[in-house]
Amino acid sequence: MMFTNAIVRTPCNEIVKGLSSRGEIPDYQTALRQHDRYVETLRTCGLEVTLLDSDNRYPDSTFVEDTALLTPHCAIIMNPGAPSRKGEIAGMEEALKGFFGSVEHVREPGTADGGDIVMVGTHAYIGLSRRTNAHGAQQVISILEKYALSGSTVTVEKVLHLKSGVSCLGNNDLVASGEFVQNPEFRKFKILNVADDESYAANCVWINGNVLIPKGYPKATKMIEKAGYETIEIDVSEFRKVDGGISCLSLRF
Ligand code: CIR
Repeated sequence: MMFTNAIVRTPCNEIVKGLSSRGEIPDYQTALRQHDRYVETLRTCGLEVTLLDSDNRYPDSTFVEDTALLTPHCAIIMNPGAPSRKGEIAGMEEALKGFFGSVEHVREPGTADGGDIVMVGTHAYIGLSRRTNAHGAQQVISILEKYALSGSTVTVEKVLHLKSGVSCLGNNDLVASGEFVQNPEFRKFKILNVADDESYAANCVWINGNVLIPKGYPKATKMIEKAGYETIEIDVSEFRKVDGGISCLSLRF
């Protein structure tokens, strides 16, 4: 499937207070520069980019991927699991209404973060994590089924989101690290196994033949190139400090 559009949100200066399991604090000016370059790269890949204004009310609001799941048939607005992030969805719903005729919602007591959903063709793998509960996952599956799509769940134990450890490149190729490499749910795929010391690079993004991958992970980059993909390295060091990966910075459709 080719993508034509992306939605991103400029990081706000409160990103220094973003949720972080690493206890690290991003440098705001560097984050802004890295974000600019990320947006430029999306354009290089042929995407029309909708850039939303920074929103200081929500430190993590640059991680737009968590607020929605976009399919060719509908947009599903998530209900983020972290209390500090729930307000992010209002602005995203506004932005998506211009692009999608059907807009659905995950609602309490269900919670779900977009970062927990890996779409492979018409099927969604949904991580059950600290952010996405069984209720939320079931709501997503029920909505998908209305549009002749499907979904199933995968337990996430060690990382923040399913997408922190799994990315689909197409051609049946799945980039995976750690707890997901041997997961029977993914048996039918060709697994590109990211070494533990480069596990952050398991979150990468296929866009129209290119794979965007974080800068500084040479083994993973080489492995993906060997599998036949063009890679584009992007420095996202400041987003990593608050547990953000390369995919969470955009919604692509
Ligand atoms: C959070 O903890 O929610 C943010 N600091 C990072 C979100 C990263 N999103 C993602 O991996 N999809």
